[in-house]
This record gives sequence, structure tokens and C-alpha cells, in this order.
Amino acid sequence: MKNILLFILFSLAINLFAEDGSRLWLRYELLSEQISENYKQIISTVCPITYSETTKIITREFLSAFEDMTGKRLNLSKKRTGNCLVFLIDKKIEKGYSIQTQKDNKSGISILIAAADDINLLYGTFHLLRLMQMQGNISDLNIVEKPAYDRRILNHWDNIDGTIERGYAGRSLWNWEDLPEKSDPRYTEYARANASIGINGTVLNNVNANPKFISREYLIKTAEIANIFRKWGIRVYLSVNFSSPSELGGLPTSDPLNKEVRRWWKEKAKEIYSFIPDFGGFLVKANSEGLPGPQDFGRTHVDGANLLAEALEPYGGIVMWRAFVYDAKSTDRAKQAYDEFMPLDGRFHKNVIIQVKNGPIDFQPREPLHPLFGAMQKTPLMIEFQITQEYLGFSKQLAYLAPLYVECLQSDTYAKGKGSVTAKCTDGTLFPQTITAIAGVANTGNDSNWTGHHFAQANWYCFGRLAWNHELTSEHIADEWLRMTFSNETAFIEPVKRMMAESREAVVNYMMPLGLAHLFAWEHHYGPEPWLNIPDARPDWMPSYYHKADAIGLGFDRTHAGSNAVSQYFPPLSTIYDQIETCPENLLLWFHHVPWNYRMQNGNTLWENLCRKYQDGVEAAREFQKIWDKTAFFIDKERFEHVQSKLKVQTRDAIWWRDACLLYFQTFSRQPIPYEQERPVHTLEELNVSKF
Ligand code: GCW
Repeated sequence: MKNILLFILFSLAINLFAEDGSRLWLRYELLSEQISENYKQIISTVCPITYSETTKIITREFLSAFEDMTGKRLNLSKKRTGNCLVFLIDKKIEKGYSIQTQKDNKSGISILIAAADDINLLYGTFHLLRLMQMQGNISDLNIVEKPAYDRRILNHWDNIDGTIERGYAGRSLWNWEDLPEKSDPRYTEYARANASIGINGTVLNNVNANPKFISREYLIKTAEIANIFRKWGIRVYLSVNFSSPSELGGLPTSDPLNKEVRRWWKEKAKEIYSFIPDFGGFLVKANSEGLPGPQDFGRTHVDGANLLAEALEPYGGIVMWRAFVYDAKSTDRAKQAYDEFMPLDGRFHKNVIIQVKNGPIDFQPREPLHPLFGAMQKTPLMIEFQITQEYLGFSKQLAYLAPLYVECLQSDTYAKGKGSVTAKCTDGTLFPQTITAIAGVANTGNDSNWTGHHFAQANWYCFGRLAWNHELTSEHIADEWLRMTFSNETAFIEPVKRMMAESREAVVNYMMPLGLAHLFAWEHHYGPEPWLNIPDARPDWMPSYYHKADAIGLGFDRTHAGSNAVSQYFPPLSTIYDQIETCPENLLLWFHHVPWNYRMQNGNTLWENLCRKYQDGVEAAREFQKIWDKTAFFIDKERFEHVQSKLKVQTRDAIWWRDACLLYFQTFSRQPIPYEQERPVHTLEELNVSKF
């Protein structure tokens, strides 16, 4: 009996300290004595303001975090005394918040967090806590923060049955069957994590939208989630199916110009707002990958988007209309969105924003930026990034995505001359935008660590941080995340930060170097299938459509002599990409069909460099294993081993990619694989039949 009791107690203790990653970056670990003494001297009291659920959250969050980090329970005081943390509502602060240290002879030192509303005070509070988690100096603060985009939104591709399209971290967080009667503590945890990085909106359901999501039954469920999220500053949005009037409403058509259809959407909007007064709006995937849309009725994207926009307008809702369109018949998929949307510029209703993926194809490990950025100047545009790693090894592989996001945000469109980076084309700096927004396709699921791979948490984190401030560097964000999530030890942080910094390029190298794209297995997008050619399938879903390997060379000719996709960019970019000599080598095969023996900048041929890149990718993956093996001393066993085993898989996959691509392309290049280390460990026959 005694033994059993001991066993139970022991298991409880283990569970209490289970390092399963569920606490994300909000761990609030006990700080060293010296640092916590310093913090205790600076803050001994909290003067809370109490007028809303959010202000209660602020006090609770700060008190418990402070206690966890320093061991001290702070006093609350209504009166402003010395060494106090003070909150101030200041309507003059238009956006964001400030954090200031104030020194007053009478009342001593205080830290003042000021903002126009409680939600921004919450962001300020998380900022201060972040500084403390990172052992920062809080004795002399003078911080002013303003978000770059007003709407910072996660897109969940979650289905009604609990599955997640391209989700690699378990099932959906939303338990539709239990709602609205029973909610889940994780809804609050999710909202808190998002609030801590400034995310303020979430689209709950898949863009491949089931019309049922806007049925009365599901609106009641959604309202329950919205009630929980509201106090954390998170608005709920829904993806809608363009055929809802017929599929859900039973109308004979969903034609956007039909009177009944228009009335139906107006009524629907009214109903939605009766349940969710601060509902954010609709996200729409229309006439894309088989989904219905206005073109089914001979109408345009403008007709479709404006129909919904007018219905939402009285309530302040917006329409995020996606530009992800492509057609099986098109000879260059990369061109289609530009061709379809440019003629419509300036014709959208003012509460419409066009949501554009970062690149012109589809979330590949590297793409040039989407040519619509900077080009559509009379319509608000928002970037859509993919946080879930559909094309970057699922959550089996470590690929820190801030470098990808920053690359796109800081890419120069030249729309208004040099310096017209994508970020400035979308945040209202260069063009008047009635709405500014940014979206990321979420990588969360109900896995205990939220994102499958512990390091995939960094991608959620960095999306939020960049949505708030697109000037941050990837390195800065990695540093914050590592300190909060793992350890403040320099000997841990420096090598792991380097690994993170190199990880996306490593994936590019072993999957799709030099601008190659879309060589993925068709069904699941995990492994390589460059040889795949299913006669009846859509040609634009087959790898050969993208790599165009032949006896002459490799790559897609998008120059003026080819598809002329280069002409969709502003000069000088159009010429830079057009000329093989000036085209950046990391996009070479995106824009050019390059002969196998073409001499590249380093004097080696395309074939030699291609082989080298694949091998670089494999070597980087091996290096990550070595770096990680040395971290055991600094972190908990559970997370250490979890990441260690994932890195093994990553190296295995890097080799798989290298062998598959090189052996297949070799059948065209007919040249030996030049380097000793690159001797493939598989045969092409083996790879050809192997299925994931
Ligand atoms: O990348 C592709 C995915 C689809 C996805 C689509 C989109 C939700 O393979 O699963 O559908 O993009 O963005 O609409």
C-alpha cells in the first residue's frame, strides 16, 4: 500500500514537472538570485487598474509570473507608492504601448506601462515579462512600441471533423462536438500564447470551407470560442464557402449579382453579428483548387468580394479575399494571380483586402516574392505566410522560418524606386491602405507541445513577432525564443541559434536548391518524387511541370523568351531576373532553363553546383545533430531526446532527398556525381517505388 502511494506521489511529481513543451515560451523559470533580487528591488508593488476582464488577466499574469521567476508574491496597492508597477490608460497613444521607468523623489522608482486600452496594456505587460525572462535590465526603460500591421491573424486549416489540412501536430484544438456546452482550458492557453506575441485575430476553419461553419448551430459554438478569446484581444474570423447561399441556404444559385443571394448574405451577416458582436470578417478561397467562386457565374473576383464586403460593412467586418488562383490549362502557374487580379485593382470595396501568398506558386522553401506586391497599388494587400511546414518537412524537421519571412518582407519590389520592400508595400507606408493585415497558416494542433516539433514553436512565435514588428531580425527573435523556451546560458544559445539560422537554408539545399520548386510527392508533399508523372493528373501538380529537366538542362524558363513571368516585376528586377548573368543564383532555376554545363559564378558547372548543394544540405543536417548532442547538459532530458530523435529523421530525409533528386536528374545530365561523399545510399529503383 505504502509503495503504491509512493509510486503515485512520484508519478505526480514527474507529471508536475513534465517538460512536454506545453508551456511554450511562457515558462517563467526561477531566475538566479542576483537577478531576482534586482527585480524585487525595482518592483515591490503592483498598482493595478481594474475595469475589465483583461485588466484582471494582466494583474494575474504579472503576479504569478513574477512569483515564479523571483519567488516573491508582490503586494497590490491602490495608491501609487515607490517601486511600483503602474498601468495607465492614455488615449493619446494611438497604437501600441509604452513602458517607462520613472524616477520620482517622493514616491521612488516606478515602471509605467501606458496604452490607449487594456489589450495594449496586456501586450506591454507581456513585453516587460519577456525582458525579465531574458534577464534583461529593467531599471532604465524607455520603450515605445507600435504594431506594423493592425490585424495580425492566424489561419487555421481546421475541418469540422477535427482533422487539420496540412496539420502535423495532432488534431484540431477546437472540439466542435462539445461546444458550446463544454469548452476546453486550451482555448484560454491558446489565446494567452497569441496575446503574448501580439496576434489579435484567428480564422478558425479551413479555407476549403464547409458551408456549415456559418450555420446557426456552428455560430453558437463559434460564439463561445469568441467569448473566451475576446478578453485576450483576439477576434474570430471564419472562412466561408462561396456557394453557401445554395448549399446552406437552399437558394437555386449563389450568383453574386442575384438579388436573393445578396439578401441572403446580408441576413447571414446580421445573424453572425447577433452572436459575435466583434466578429472580424470572412476569409475566402474562391475559384481555386476546385472551390466555387464568382467565376462559376461569369462574374469576377470584384463581384464576389464586394458582395460579401457590403454585407459585413454595417458591422465593421472585413473580407480577406485570397489571390491563390491557378488553372490546369495555364502554361505558367506563377503568372496567373497577377494576370487575374491586376485588371481589378481599385475596384474592390474598401473593406476588402487581398490576401497574397508570399511567393507566386505555393509556400515553397524558397520563392521569389509574389509579383502582386507593390503592383496592386489601389487595393489593400496582405501577406499570407505558411507557418505549418507543408513544404518544409512537416513538423518532423527543424526549419526556423523567420529567415524566410524576413526575406520576403525585406525583398525590394522597386514599386516606388529602390527601397520599396514588401513590408512597406503592405503596411501602409507606400500606399494608402484602409486595412493593414498579415496572416500565417497555423502549425498548432492538440499535441501536448502544440506544434509537433519543439522548434516549430519558434515559427509560431516569430510569425507573431514579425507581424508586430517587421524590422526585427531573425536572429533577435531566435534569441528571445531560445531564452524563454530553453535557457539563458550563452553556451547553449549561441550554437543553437546558429543552427536555427542555418536550418531553413539547409532544407532548401537538400530539397530544392538554386530555385527549383515543387518536386514533392503529389499526395502528401513530404518526400521527393521528381520523376512523378501520372498521365491523368493535372499537369501543374506534377514535378516535371516545374523542373523541366531534359538533355539540355534544368529549370523553368520564365524569361522574355519563355513564359515572360519576369515582366510582372518592376524594373530593374524584371531585367535582373531575366538575364542569366544577373539572376540571383538561389533563384536561377526558377527563372531559367540552364544547361547542365553552364558555368556559374564559382567556375563550376550547374551540375557540379547542384550536386554540391544537395550534399551541403545533408551535411548541415548532420551538423545539427552534432550541435544538439552537446546541449544535453543545459536542458531537460525530455525535450532534448525529442528533438534529438527528430534530427535523426531529418538527416535520413535529407539523404533521401539528395539521392532521389540527384539520381533522377543524372538520367538527364548523364554526368557523374562529382564528389566522393555524395555517393547515393539508395538506388533510383528503390526510391521510385518507395512510398512515405
Ligand atoms: O498549398 C496548398 C495546399 C492545400 C491548401 C492550398 C491553399 C487549404 O496543398 O492543402 O488548401 O494550398 O492554400 O488553399
